[in-house]
Amino acid sequence: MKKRLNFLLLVPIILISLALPAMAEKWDMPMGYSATNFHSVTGAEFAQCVTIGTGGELEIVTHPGGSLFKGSEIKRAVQTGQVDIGERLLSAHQNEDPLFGIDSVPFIATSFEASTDLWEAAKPAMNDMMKRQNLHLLYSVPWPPQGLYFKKEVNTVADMQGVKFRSYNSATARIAELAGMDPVQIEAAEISQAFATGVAESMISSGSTGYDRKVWESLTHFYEVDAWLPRNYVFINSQSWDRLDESTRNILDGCASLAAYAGYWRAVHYTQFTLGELARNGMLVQRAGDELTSELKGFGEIMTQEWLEAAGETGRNVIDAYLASQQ
Ligand code: PCA
Repeated sequence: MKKRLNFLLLVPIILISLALPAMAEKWDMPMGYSATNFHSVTGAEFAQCVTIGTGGELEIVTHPGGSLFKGSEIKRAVQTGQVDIGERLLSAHQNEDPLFGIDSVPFIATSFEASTDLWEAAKPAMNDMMKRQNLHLLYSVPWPPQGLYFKKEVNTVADMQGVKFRSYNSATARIAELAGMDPVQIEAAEISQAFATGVAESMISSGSTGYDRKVWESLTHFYEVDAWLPRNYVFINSQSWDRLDESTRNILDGCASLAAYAGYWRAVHYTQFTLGELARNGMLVQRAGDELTSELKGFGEIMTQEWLEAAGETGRNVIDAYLASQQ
């Protein structure tokens, strides 16, 4: 008798909950770079777009600057479902699969347009690879072109011997090795301190990161090389994606397209602005000289061969599709 009574009490509760819309969800979105960095600003707009677009049914809250998970932990946190969504530097995972490093093969794609074409060529293989990693790829935004920062004038690779070099992925560490420098892997959030304390005294990065981290406080020279344009990517745990209904997925996709577009143009406009700011704050900003450039291109050839060997047929197909798009 008592059991039956309890069940009858539950019926109206079940009926009421059926009449209500699905429970609103909140997704935390860890991001590796500082809140003012253009990727983080774009990510915050993306999160707002989804929250507004779904009428609050899916609220996304960004956590920039490695505040929820450090840059190096973000992908794992999303893969294992500790969080539903996150953003990270794509090439940081090149040691797991060479395809992650497609954007950082020196001198393959050196302009914003070429970087877009390379990304389009890589996307089908990238989507498959990410699926195997329990991830759904949502959108990606490039960084401005990469150049070299030093504390002294550098005209040739010989001038780089023994310099302590901050790396951010395997490609940057390999360049250091080829140039006879000492690489030390440091997240962008920590580089101001690394330069101030002398743990590092050079790096390859964009004007954007030099500007964000005020590197003029420790470094003096920026050489424009346009070696490649690395990308950040935003990804969702596969189970989290699978359980969304179709209209929510459409909103996420729409907001992702807007974010990719806005982020791309921010990166374009930021390029000259940030180089101007480096100069305004006392750094010497100039193109790398001919000798240095040709030596770096030699490293590029070695690294292209190494990447192609590591990436096998999948990599070859991506490069072929990209080269065909450049005809
Ligand atoms: N800034 C990031 C990655 C590429 C870039 O331009 C960094 O230095 O960590």
